[in-house]
Order: sequence, then C-alpha cells, then structure tokens
Amino acid sequence: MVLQKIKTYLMLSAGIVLLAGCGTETKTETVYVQASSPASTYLVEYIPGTTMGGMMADATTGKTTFKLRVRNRSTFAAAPGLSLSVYPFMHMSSKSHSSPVDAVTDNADGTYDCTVYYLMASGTGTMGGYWELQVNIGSETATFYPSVGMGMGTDTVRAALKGQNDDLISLTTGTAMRSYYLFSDGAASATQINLFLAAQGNMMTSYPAIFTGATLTNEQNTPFTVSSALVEATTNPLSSWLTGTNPAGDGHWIVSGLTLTSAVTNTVYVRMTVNSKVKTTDGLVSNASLTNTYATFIVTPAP
Ligand SMILES: [Cu+2]
Repeated sequence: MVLQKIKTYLMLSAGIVLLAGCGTETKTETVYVQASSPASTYLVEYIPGTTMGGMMADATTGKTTFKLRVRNRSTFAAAPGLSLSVYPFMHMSSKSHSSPVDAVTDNADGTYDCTVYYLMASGTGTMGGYWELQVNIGSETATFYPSVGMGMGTDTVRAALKGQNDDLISLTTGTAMRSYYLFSDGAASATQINLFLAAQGNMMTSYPAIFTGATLTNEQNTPFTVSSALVEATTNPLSSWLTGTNPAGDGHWIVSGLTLTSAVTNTVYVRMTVNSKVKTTDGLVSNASLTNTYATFIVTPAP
C-alpha cells in the first residue's frame, strides 16, 4: 500500500536560505519518512555541510558532507542510535547509477554525519539527470532531491581508472570494464594527499570502497575478495613512487612523504593496483611508456 507522500519543507532557524560559494541556493530541508504502514515514525532533516569559511556548502561533485537530524515524528524527540543508511541514485535517460558513500556516523544526539562522493553534477534541461538521496531507517525511507553542482576551484575532485578485460561489470547493455574512482578526501598538505577509493558494482547500483579485504562481484555476480590493494603517488611518474596507507582498513587512503609547494597547484600522479593488476586510464594493459598507468591529480596545499 502506498500512502500519500508527505513532504514538508520547513523553514528552520535563522538564515535558512544562504547563498553559498557557487551562487546557488542551499536549503535545510525536512522530509517526513514515507512508510508502508501504518505511518512513518521519523522526521528527517537534511543539514548541508559547511565550507572552511563557515558557509553552508552546496552538494557538489566529489566529497560532499552533510548531517541528518532525525526526530520522532509524534514527540519531536531526537532519535539517536538508529541503523541509518544513505543511498544516492542519479536518474538519467541513458544510464542511471548510484555513487560511493562513506559509513554513517551516529553522533548520539539525533544527528548523523554522512558523506556522499558524487560522481556527476545534476543535469540541466533535457540533458543529464537528477539526484535522489534515500535515507533508509529500518523499513522506512525519506527521500531528498539534492541539487549537485560542479566542484569548484582548480583542484581535482575525482579521477578514474579502469580494470582490464578480466575485470568487468554487468550493465543492461552487456558488460563494461570496471571503473575505479579516486576522490579527493580533504585538502592536501605540503607532504600528504588524502583519497577515497571506490569501484563500480554491477549495474552501477553499488560502489564498494576499495581496501584489502573488500568484496567486489564479477560480471556474473560472483563475489571475490580484494586480496591486495596498493595505492601509490609521486610528483614524477618516472620515479619515486610512494606507497600509501589505509589506516582504518576502509576506503580512506593517505600518501605521505610527498614534496609539494603550498598555495600553488601541484600535479600528483596516483597509481592503483588491485589483486596485482595495475588499473589504467584506458582499460588496456599498462603501456611501455606507462602513461596510461596513473590518474592525475591537481592539488593546492594550504599555505
Ligand atoms: Cu549520472
């Protein structure tokens, strides 16, 4: 049974509509959870993250952080301790797809920290698609429709590499070489870059994080384990590749020991090897001049 969809946009606290850096509106939005029976339990608010200057930050391509504030619908009491997950999905005329997400953090006060790594910006006009963001709490779902802008500035927000013909995913149209995505995971320092790594799953409906021990599925839907994941970076692709680390054993990687210049753009090359296979820009085997064997990142360390 489908109940009437109840969606309420509340104006909350002062300055609800702020102009953020890119000039588009950012709203705190409240959605009543839609439930099948008998009525939804929770009220869910989407609270945008903030920029370093304290402004509300629009959702953009690359790393986007936000909070969800969840309250009991009947009492308005804060609802901590829930098992809550977020699922982004971009509706496109050609090929709809999801996007990578980080684990949700329960702040124990009814708010939850969330991160989506958006692969694409919302489209305009008849081109492109729109993003749906599902918040799932048990059997209940609240749905938001964030407008996702292009990441601003000169720094790279995401890059991609591909598996070869022995690393495929299934699509409605057949198979494709699996894409691996490398997202900027916070500002670089003069010696370190931070990355979040994820890979396409079948039908592009899931994007598992990449680390040793992660599970992927092949194009036949058979799971396999990432027995080794290696991330390396350098400022000179001909030499001195530095091995990254994965301190929490999840998708968050750091590469330290780089020599970068603060306050200007630096080019960093990133190489990714999964189960002993180097991923490449074109899905071909690493070529003799090695130019297809790394992703290129522009980073600007803080002064
Ligand atoms: Cu898309």
